[in-house]
Amino acid sequence: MSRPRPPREPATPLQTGRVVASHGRELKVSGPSGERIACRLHGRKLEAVCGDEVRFGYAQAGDAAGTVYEILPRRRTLSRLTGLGRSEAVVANLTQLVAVAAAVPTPDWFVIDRYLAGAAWAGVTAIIVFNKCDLGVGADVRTELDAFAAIGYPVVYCSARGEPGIVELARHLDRATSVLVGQSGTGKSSLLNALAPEARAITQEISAATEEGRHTTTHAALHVLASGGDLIDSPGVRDYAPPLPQVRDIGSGFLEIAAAAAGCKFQDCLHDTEPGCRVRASVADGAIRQRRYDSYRHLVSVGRDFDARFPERRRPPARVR
Ligand SMILES: Nc1nc2c(ncn2[C@@H]2O[C@H](COP(=O)(O)OP(=O)(O)O)[C@@H](O)[C@H]2O)c(=O)[nH]1
Ligand SMILES: [Mg+2]
Ligand SMILES: [Zn+2]
Repeated sequence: MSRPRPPREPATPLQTGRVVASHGRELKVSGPSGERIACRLHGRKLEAVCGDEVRFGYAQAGDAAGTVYEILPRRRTLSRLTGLGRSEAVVANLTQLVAVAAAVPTPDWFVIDRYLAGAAWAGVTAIIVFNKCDLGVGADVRTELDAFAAIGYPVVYCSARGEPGIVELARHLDRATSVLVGQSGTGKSSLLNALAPEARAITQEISAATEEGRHTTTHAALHVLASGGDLIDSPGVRDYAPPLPQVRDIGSGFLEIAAAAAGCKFQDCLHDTEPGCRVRASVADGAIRQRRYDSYRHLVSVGRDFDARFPERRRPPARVR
């Protein structure tokens, strides 16, 4: 893809770095030796998100702030669906999604389902973290989490207030570039602080005080963990919806539904009213949870709704690498 030539060439040779925080046009880029450099985006067409690999330099020798001239191609982007039916990148170049639920606020399992489906469609692995175990784990919660574990998602029980779980969580994050997602208030920033105490100052820097005086994350930021791996903290997205694939591919975001679908009579079965549907049979005999099936059905209806409102969506999307 050809880009317009920057009107002003950098005075210094370009270097490769990684976006570790982004506040609109203002970025923090970690340079080749790990230093954090304040940068601006060159030109209005460039858009960068946390995790992006970029080429940056200094417009004039001696500048304090760098300039980002190019965003390198993204691998495995976590995106969200906007109200206009478009896909908007949230975090780039991740390998693992960490869906965080907690004793409070009351878990919204449909939100977790949507994040897990988004991870599957983005080609990244996912784990579930249940935080605030110090406040207890209810029987209903245990049932739900056992079901996720049976599907194949690792489930980590932990408390950001101390053990248990932090060491186990660190093991899951080692060697991965992970993003913490989930409802606001589940303790994502607190978990980051427990894993990387030195992150606290940076967390404050990227947070804004709410009217109640609490700190809430407003932008994604990437932290290198001493225990291994990179961890991105993100603001909670209240109504997260992943960009939906074609309706016939929505089942691939639900691992147990995708597995059962191999036994359906029709290859393009949407597990609705088709005869010989192995998925519906599995729901009937309890092997697939009704709640997960309802979640799948809901996304299919959202997908159909989007197809009707945005006909261009029906074109097959470019394959994600
Ligand atoms: N009891 C308890 N409270 C926690 C725990 N983790 C976080 N919190 C509290 O939950 C609130 C929200 O935490 P925060 O990290 O900002 O959540 P985020 O919105 O997901 O980033 C804060 O008041 C934290 O002190 C935990 O493990 N146990
Ligand atoms: Mg936060
Ligand atoms: Zn079926």
